[in-house]
Amino acid sequence: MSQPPAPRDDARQKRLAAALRTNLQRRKARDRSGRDGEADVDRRVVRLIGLPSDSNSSHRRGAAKAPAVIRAALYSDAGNAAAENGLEIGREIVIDDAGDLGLNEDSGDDALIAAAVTSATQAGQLPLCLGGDHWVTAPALIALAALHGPLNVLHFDAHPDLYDELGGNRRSHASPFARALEAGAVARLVQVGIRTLNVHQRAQALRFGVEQVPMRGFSIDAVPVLPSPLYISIDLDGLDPGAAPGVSHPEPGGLTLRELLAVLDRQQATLAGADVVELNPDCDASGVTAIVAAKLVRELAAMPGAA
Ligand SMILES: [Mn+2]
Repeated sequence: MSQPPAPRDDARQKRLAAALRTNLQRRKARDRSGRDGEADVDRRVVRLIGLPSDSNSSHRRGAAKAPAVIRAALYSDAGNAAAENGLEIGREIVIDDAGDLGLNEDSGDDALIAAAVTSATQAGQLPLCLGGDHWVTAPALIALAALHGPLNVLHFDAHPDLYDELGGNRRSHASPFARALEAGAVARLVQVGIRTLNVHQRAQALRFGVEQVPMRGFSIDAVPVLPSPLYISIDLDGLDPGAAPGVSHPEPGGLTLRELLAVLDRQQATLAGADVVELNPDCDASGVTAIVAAKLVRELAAMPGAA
């Protein structure tokens, strides 16, 4: 007889939930006493979920290799554990790395992604997904909206990803926001960094009431500060290829990393989830895009209200 599936994951989740409860109790005690000692560090748990998906890429393949290189950069001794606001991984930020989901590169993957972000949320953790092609955002948004209600989405990208279909694929990496909007999972969609708006996507943006802050005439102040619940999706090609060359669809004239960080810094809402997608390690000869992705993971994990 084979053993039933190991209960280790359940046990681990229970331990993490217990740790979270303990930390909340400490926080309450600290608030009462006004103490701010080492034992009273206010921790949040971020669940990293690797989504090695490539099947909905429309051109170059390679995004499925991204979660491994983002982790390597995140855990590298060459890097740093502190986010720019002073919160640190290993101190205020606990990373619960769930590893990569065993995706099958078919439509059944959507249920696996939905289950992973749901499980993280129900454990009191912030689901932070590492793509993968950008399609993965659609099932994540739809699942989280079932828990939180329609989400306010801050989306960085060169492309609006509003195609009704691309090459006959309605689960294309160019279509996640069309599907999430149709599903009623999105309250407001704000797109930052857009610089490829064609006739079809302009019509789709109008149809869905999408708010766009294009690169043409870009200003940080033009990006709204969104209310909770907030989801942040970062397609690395929203950045200029000079800052993030390792993407499948490089589009010159994009955001600087500093501009993207400044937009994040202005947000104050409670984060319900986030993703960093479309890194293509095959196009990242220097490895700098993986380092940028790892920094963005750290900054998202340190945002106010996270978990
Ligand atoms: Mn893109």
